[in-house]
Amino acid sequence: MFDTRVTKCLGIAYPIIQGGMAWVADASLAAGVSNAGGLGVIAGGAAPADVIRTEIRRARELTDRPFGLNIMLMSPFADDLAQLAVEEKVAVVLTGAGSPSRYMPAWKAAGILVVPVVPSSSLAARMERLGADAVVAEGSESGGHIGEMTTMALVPQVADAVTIPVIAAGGIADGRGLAAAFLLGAEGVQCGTCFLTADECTIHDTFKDMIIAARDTGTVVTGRFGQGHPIRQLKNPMARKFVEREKSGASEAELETLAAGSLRRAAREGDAENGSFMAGQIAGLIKTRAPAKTIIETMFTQAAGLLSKAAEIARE
Ligand code: TUI
Repeated sequence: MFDTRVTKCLGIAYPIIQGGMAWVADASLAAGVSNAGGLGVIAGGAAPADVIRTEIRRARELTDRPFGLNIMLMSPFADDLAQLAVEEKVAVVLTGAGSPSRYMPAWKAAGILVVPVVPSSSLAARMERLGADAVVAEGSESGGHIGEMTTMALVPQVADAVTIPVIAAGGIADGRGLAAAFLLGAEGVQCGTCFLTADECTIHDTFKDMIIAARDTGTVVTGRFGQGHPIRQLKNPMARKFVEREKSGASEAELETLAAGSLRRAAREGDAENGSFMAGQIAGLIKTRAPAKTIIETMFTQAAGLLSKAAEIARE
């Protein structure tokens, strides 16, 4: 059941990958997801290589299963992290916020599986030509840095543009979203928001409470006005202040100063006023805390039931 090219290629039980969330996705969460049968992922974020090396080694103590490293390509430490992946022989590298083309030859030579996160079918096709093993097609329902396309429109178009496996991301947090992703042509999913409330997720309790309290309209995209980067996050005083400053024509430098440290303030300090709580639109669906194993098993059990029901409808 749900055995696809994604489970086979990554050596995992369920075709679900945890999103590489900066300041959130540490060894604890990654090992929790991998031990539950998915692919846990450590986020490189904007952290220096020595910090991430420690997380990789810690994850190895917590699980003997494969896990991934997400490299955010706008990080000032992206070159170092690319090298670190080779040194530490990480099983899978996922990338975000740019094209990983210049690192691909070294990763492929090291036998690392490469899975770029892409916001468009043209970039997906480019990644396949460069030797990517799969792509994550990430819709704008996602939290954090997003593209223009919604998951519903993006996933089938990426599936038509490439022959490598497609993993759907953005707006998926239960069996309905998971089943829908498969019907759109995906062979796996990547989920971030639904793991924020996992027991193994070490973020501040305030962040978890804010996710559980969020409604469907509880997120906003900042960075859409200036030349900044569009970022989806929970509506809070920080997000509102950011949008106001943007609309009143604040300089790039001023906005950068405002945003500096805001991810750490959210995830680690639980500063509800001044933190940037990145989360996807599906936050409104998340109502409980649970172990990663329960989150994953509940999703797949529900999706299996729905897909059998759909098959019955098609026969009628
Ligand atoms: O990368 C993400 N999500 C992220 S990264 C992040 S940290 C951050 N902090 C401040 C500013 C910006 C980011 C928080 N969330 N998702 C994957 C993703 N990749 N979304 C969009 C893209 C993307 C965009 C352009 C991928 C490739 C790309 O290519 C442009 C090119 O070079 O052709």
